[in-house]
Order: sequence, then structure tokens, then C-alpha cells
Amino acid sequence: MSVDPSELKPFKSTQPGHSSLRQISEDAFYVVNEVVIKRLGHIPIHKGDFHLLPPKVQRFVAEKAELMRPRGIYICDGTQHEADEIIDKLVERGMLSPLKAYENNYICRTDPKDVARVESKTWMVTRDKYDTVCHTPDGVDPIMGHWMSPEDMSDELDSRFPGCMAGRIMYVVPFSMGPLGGPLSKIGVQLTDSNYVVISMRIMTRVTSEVFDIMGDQDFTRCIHSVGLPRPVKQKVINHWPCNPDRVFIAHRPPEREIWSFGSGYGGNSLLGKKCFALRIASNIAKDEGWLAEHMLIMGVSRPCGREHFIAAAFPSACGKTNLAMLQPTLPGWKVRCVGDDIAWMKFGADGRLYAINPEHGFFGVAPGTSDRTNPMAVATFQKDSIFTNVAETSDGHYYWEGLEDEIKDKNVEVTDWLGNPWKLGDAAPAAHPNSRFAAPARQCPIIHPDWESPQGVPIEAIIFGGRRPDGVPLVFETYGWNHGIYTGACLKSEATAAAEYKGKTVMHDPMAMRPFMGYNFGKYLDHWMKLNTAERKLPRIYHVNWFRKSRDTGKFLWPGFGDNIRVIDWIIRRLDGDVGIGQETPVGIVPTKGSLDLEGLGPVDWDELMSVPADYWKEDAVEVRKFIESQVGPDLPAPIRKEMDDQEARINAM
Ligand code: GTP
Ligand code: SPV
Ligand code: MN
Repeated sequence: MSVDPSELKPFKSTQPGHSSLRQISEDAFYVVNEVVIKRLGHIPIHKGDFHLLPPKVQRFVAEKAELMRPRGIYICDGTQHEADEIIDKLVERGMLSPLKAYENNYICRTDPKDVARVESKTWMVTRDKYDTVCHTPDGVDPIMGHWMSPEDMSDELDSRFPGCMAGRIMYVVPFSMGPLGGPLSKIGVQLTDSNYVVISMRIMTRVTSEVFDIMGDQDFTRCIHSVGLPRPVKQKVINHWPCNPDRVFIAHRPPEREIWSFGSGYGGNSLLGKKCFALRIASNIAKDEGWLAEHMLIMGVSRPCGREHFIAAAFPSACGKTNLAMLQPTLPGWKVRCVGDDIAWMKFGADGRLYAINPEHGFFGVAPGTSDRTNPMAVATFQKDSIFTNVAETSDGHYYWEGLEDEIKDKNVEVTDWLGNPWKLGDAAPAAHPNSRFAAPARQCPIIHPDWESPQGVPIEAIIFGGRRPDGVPLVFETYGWNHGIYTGACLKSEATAAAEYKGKTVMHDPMAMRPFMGYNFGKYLDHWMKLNTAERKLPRIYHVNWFRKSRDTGKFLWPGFGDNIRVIDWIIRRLDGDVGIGQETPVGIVPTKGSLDLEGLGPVDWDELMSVPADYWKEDAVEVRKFIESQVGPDLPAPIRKEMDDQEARINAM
């Protein structure tokens, strides 16, 4: 068989034009395969057997190897042995160092320029702009969805990816989001030149070569990641953390199920199974297949009588998902077990109930503020086999961050901050970066739910939305129904956090807690949610909570939060059970009647301020929200959701 030379053009990575996106056609592949492998001859396979990969994975690996030109290819199998080998190498090179007080815990410091997701450099690429963003008026930038044309993307890729892995190893990481082979699970293959990413992916997803065995006809999501610093390196590498902050670029091609990420090694920028796949790409798959991919924790709550209820909750980044998912109830007889702390994939079952899985395999949690007092179950989870990034460390081999002040027992212990400098209690700068995080295997959580890996998922009875709302928003309210719940989710707002590049404490819109993670046109997304409401289904009820309301007088939190949030969950479950007399209608939803929350054993709580729905606040809010919805969703807003807005505004204006 002869080879059509045009089929080989894409592999000339130096060629101008849209070479990064060129693919070998399916028919030509078997012919070209031989040639590709021959051409790969000078790229040694360091581990694994290229010939044993499914043909479509071979093609993916070969194409991208030709493009990025690594010095070797390493096909991961996900075993402990492999992880040990990589960790040893990272320790030897100084990128990781053991935290000696624990078993297999490591600390890693990034280049201080690479510490969080970079939303301004994260794009969705679709032929039609309005598949990604809503029709906004002239001069209004859409805040949900960040669109780029395929042509522009192609240029951006071509100016970055050709040769970008020179002198580095390209790891091939096969992974499953959700239990391997489960009906709600999906598979991906990530290529990366960062071995920190390899070991982090192994904690956060199910990395195993069995993915190749079960792949069959299934599609897989193609994840291409490079730290963007080919060797020989021109600039200085800081903290043994190669990256290229000025050139960061993260792009998603939903129809192609493809993710390209360049220049950053940290978090959601580089662990592509997480926000990129499990939210931005998966929400597109979910729309096509009739399910939901959401930024939600999943928890099982058992009451003193023994009955268990499953709840999903959507809070924006750094607003308390991990904390709520692992809540330690302060009410006697209650038990919470964690199914997931960040992402939920949910699909209605044949019995009409909504079933949720946690597609992840680990927790990538905010370190500062996590302590035995606030989240003892998270602390127990990361006592071994975990990676801590951008935290501080003590001279006796412990991790350290803001919130652990009381746990430094030996006051002579020395602290080294996240930048590697000596640090003392009382210093103005924080010891740990505010977005420093632990990556820990979910199975190590002492209260992980026995069904957390159930392939079918757990049945969700309530969905909670919430954010940091210092003013005006009551501790909890129930929405008036599915569409009102969707509208309430669409109006979600929160104070900005350290999880992304935003600074300061402004209250920002974060619809459905999905603003940074929207995979497609938000109006269509609302429509998709709405259409899940069919007669034979038992829809979860929708609630809104706010742990973060502050006293207008003292500026202090009005609610103790954390373990005491069980008191709110208790009220929600009693509402689900149809308890009468515990709810009172307000223009925004049903709030607890006075005395209907179990406050036994709590100090004084200013109930009236905590639960109030102030007319002045909500009238102003209604104007602001309408402006937001009109300008950001505009004509894409489904009519029934517009009706919810009109009705709610009328109720507020009648206050
Ligand atoms: P991401 O991982 O970024 O998605 O964050 P998250 O939503 O999982 O937030 P997390 O649980 O890590 O909490 C973030 C911060 O909120 C921490 O500093 C917590 O201590 C704080 N927090 C969580 N729950 C509560 C609460 O009920 N009350 C108060 N006041 N603070 C809370
Ligand atoms: C978030 O920002 O919501 C995170 C951290 O969970 S990251 O994985 O970096 O997106
Ligand atoms: Mn979290």
C-alpha cells in the first residue's frame, strides 16, 4: 500500500498554517500508522507498548508526539509502583519534598506566577459564537462562556504547541471519570509533560490502563497539556516548576471532545479531568445525552431515625462545598457521609429519580481554613498519600497554613512559608497562598459513603444553591418549584475568592456556581434544565442557603456555620417530608418560621436579622438582577424563566 504524502503534511510541526489541529483521516490511518510509528522511531517509548493501545489512541498519541516533539513517550498504567517511581524522581529533582511527619505526604511549591485558574485565558471554541455565549447587547462582554473562533484558536495553538515538549517526556495518562465502565462514567486520555500532573491526576481521577481495555467503540476526551517550556529552557525555572505564565492558553473544543492547555501546571488549568472535562466538556455531552454535569458536592445525610437522604449542593469556588460534604453534625444522632465534594454528574433513572455520581477520585481542597475545628474529616483524609501545593511547612515536618495557628504545639518550631522564606506568627503576609490546596484520595475520607463508587449513583432529593452573601440574603429558603429554583440558581452571586485571578471582596454573579465552567450558551443551559421536568419524574426540590451573612452592626458572621449547618439540613429534610408549619412565604422563597430551626445548644443567634428578607435590599437587587439577566442572557432566556423573574420582581415590589 502506498502512502499519500499529503497525509503526512500535518506532522511537519514547523510548517506554517493550522498544523496543530490537523489530523490523519480514519481511512488513511492504518496505512499511515506504520509510517507514523516509523517517524516516531526517534522518539523512544520509555514505558508501555504503543502497539497495544487502541488504534484511535495510537493515532492521538502519534499525531501529538509529532506536533510537540517530546524526547520520549511514557504510557502510564496507574499502578502504585509507577507512582512511587515518579514521586522518587520528583523528590530527587527537588520539585516535591516529603512532609516527614506523615506517611507519603509531599509538599510542592509552584512558580509564584502559577497559583490559580486563569479565567481570562480559558476559552470555548465553537464555529457559531452563540453556541458558547448568549446574545449580549453591543459593548457588553459575556461573563458566561469565553468564546474563540476555530481559526483564532488554531493560530494560538500553532504559536505554542509545535515542539513545546522538546527535551521532556510526554506522559500518556488514561483515566476514567466515574467508576470504570459505569453507565454514567466517561473516559479520557491526557497527554502531559508534567509528572506532577501525572501523580495529581492519579489522585484526582481513576488512572488505569484498563481504560484502554474497555474503550471499544466509546469516544474518549482528548486532553493535551504542556507546561509550555521546551528545553533548552531560556528563562529561569523557579522552584523546579516549569511553566510559561505569559503564554497560558486553555481551550476546549466541545464537539471534538478536546482540551488544549498550555503554560500552567496548577489545578484546574492542568488537571484536565476536573473543571475542563468534568464540567465544560461534560456539560456539552450532558446536554446532548439528557443529563447534568454540575459544580456540586454530593452528601448522604442520615437522621437519628436512620433514614438517609441524598443532597447535591452548588456553591461557587471556595464557598464551602468541601466543608459541607464532610460536615460533622453538632446535632446528636445525625450522620453525614460524603459522596463527592466538587462535581456531580446526574441523570434521571428509570424510576424517575435523579441519580448522581461523583466523577472524581480525590479531593483538591482549599488548604487555608481547613483544620480539626472546621473540617476534621478532610484533615483525616490527607494524613497520608497526599500532595500539598503552595502551603507552608514547619521544621518538624508538618504542613502549615492560616487556620492552624493553635496547632503549632511547640512554639519554637520554625515555619517556612509557601514562597520558601522564613515566616513567623504575626507576619503580615500569609504563610500559605490563599489558593493553596491538598490533593488527597477520596477513599481515605473516614466518612466516605459506602456507595460513593456505585456506578448507578445515589438518588438526589434536594439541590441547594448558595454563595457568600454578606448582606440581605437569609440563611435558608426553599424555592417555589423547579423553574423558580432554576431562576434562583441563575441569580446566584458570591463574594470573589482566591480560586481564580480575581482580587478583592466584590459580590459577583456566578449563575448556578458555573460561571467559570459554563460549557455552552447559558440560555440553552437553563432551557436544558427546564426540559428535564417531565411528568413521570420526581424532581428534587431546590433550596438556597447563605452561611455568610454578616451583622449590619458588628460585621460579624450571623451564623456559626460548619457543623451547625446540619440544623439547616434538618429543616430542609423536614420540608421534604412535608412537615407543616415550619415555612413562611416571602417574595424570594419559603424561609423557616421563627423557632422552626433546631438551635438547641447554640449560643445566641440573631434570628430576625439572620432570616430577614429586607425590602430595601431586595428592591435594589431586583433591579440589578434584571439588568444582569437582560444584558447577559437577553433573548436566550427561556420564556418560563423570564416569567419567574417577572413574578419575583412583582412580589418584591409589593413588599
Ligand atoms: P473549591 O474547592 O474552590 O470549589 O471550594 P469549596 O466550595 O469546596 O470551599 P471549601 O469547603 O474549601 O471552603 C472554603 C472556605 O470557606 C474555607 O476557608 C472554609 O473554612 C470556609 N467555610 C466553609 N464552610 C463555612 C461555613 O459554614 N461558615 C463559614 N463562615 N465559613 C465556611
Ligand atoms: C475551583 O476553583 O473551583 C477548584 C480549584 O476546585 S481548580 O481545580 O483549580 O479549578
Ligand atoms: Mn472544594
